[in-house]
Amino acid sequence: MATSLHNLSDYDTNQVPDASNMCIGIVVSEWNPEITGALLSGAVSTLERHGALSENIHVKRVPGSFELIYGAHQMCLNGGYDAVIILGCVIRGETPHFDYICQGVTYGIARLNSTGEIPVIYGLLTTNDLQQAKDRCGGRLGNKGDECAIDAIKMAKF
Ligand code: DLZ
Repeated sequence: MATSLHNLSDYDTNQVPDASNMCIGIVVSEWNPEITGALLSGAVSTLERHGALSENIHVKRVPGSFELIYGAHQMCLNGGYDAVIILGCVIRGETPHFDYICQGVTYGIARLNSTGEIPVIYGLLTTNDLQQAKDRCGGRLGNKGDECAIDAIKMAKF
């Protein structure tokens, strides 16, 4: 379904396992903090709504989205998590940086998922402008952080 037709915060509560025994790691990028802060709020509140205890939700901050790979890898190595969520926002600029960062993060997180022991959930917004990012972090298209929290719970149960 096209993203513009799908609200990221819509899901069937009955399909979500209980998260009260889960420990979830979240790595969040400090670039575009207004956006990533809203993604983080959505993820944490959704995890808690499904039973996760606040002391079992561990948040680590990294400078930019490219560092999400390292942060997630370290959390995977830690061994104490049922799932890890990465949250970041890359907004297209006038240089090829956008493509390099998006491709790098996507490849890095895919590699963690195919070689590691626990699921790493991909919460990277890649948008053409700030408004598209606002639409997806609690705006008219919901919150990608909510979606990532639900996906983390489902994959932790997998
Ligand atoms: C350098 C850079 C640029 C241009 N844009 C973004 C962005 O939109 N979102 C983001 O999360 N990070 C950006 N960065 C920083 C890189 O992700 C990374 O932190 C630096 O290149 C240092 O490795």
